[in-house]
Amino acid sequence: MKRKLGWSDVTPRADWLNRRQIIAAAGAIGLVGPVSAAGFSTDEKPNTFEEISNYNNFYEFGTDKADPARHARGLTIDPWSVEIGGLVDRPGSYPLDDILKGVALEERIYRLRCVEAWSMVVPWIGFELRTLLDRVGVQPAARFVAFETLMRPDEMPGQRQAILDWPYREGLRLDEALHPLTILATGLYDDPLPKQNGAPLRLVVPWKYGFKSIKSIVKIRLVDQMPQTSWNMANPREYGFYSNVNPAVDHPRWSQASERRIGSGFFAPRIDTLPFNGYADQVASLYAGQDLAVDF
Ligand SMILES: Nc1nc2c(c(=O)[nH]1)N[C@H]1C(S)=C(S)[C@@H](COP(=O)(O)O)O[C@H]1N2
Ligand SMILES: [Mo]
Repeated sequence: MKRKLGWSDVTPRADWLNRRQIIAAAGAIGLVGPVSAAGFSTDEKPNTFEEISNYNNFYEFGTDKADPARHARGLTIDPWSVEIGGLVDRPGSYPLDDILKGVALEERIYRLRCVEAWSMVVPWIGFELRTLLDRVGVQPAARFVAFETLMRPDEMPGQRQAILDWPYREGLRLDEALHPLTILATGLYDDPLPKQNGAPLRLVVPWKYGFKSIKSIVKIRLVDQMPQTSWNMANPREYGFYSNVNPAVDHPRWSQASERRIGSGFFAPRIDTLPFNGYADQVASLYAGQDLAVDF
């Protein structure tokens, strides 16, 4: 997976460190050890950069798996800012550089399980969402976090069609948003995040179906009510708010018991889907007392 440029080389801001420096620096101040030693990463073999950046769901660019890689190159991602508001002490429109200033980026190798029953293993570069929420100051009345993707139909051909009720919206309960597994990703391998993967900033919530991991975020709001989310709005019977990976609860139109690992070859056996996508030890306690077959 040797790329021609490291992600710091192609990043326009001089204060971005390369990944090795980041990990060494973070290790020196005790945040993480060597690569992924914090225990959050899987040791499964990651998918290739080519697989991860050529087989995508990003309906703003079309519904075919190859559409995002084909059409996302036209998306302008610099300048970029994120409007952070609602129940926070320091609301505002934050330029991406401000958001990333002083943030210790780290590698997180996570499984990604799409609700369509395919999966990959992705080496993200990013940081915990909670570090950003701490900086803006979450007020005590906040119970959920709502996210929105960029709305720009002239650069996003899918938004000229009524595929979903644009802009793409997602949400998490506050405890889910503050969980250390929940990250905002800015990179993939040693590269900046490809546009088709949600550049310049996307959510990654590895124990939930992939559609919760909203791409190209421009709005984050702390709210007291469960927010509306795109797939739930489109089909509430098929897509719940929680959407935790759950092999015991089938999609109304297909089984969720197993999955196809992208890149494993046409004849490779399907693999068993794990509760919470294999992250049950870390997250199952968030849902104690909740019936996830009903509250899906
Ligand atoms: N804005 C936006 N975010 C999105 C989507 C989308 O269509 N639009 N698709 C989701 C789905 S269904 C999945 S499986 C993942 C796919 O992420 P990847 O293409 O980086 O693998 O992105 C999620 N985030
Ligand atoms: Mo998905």
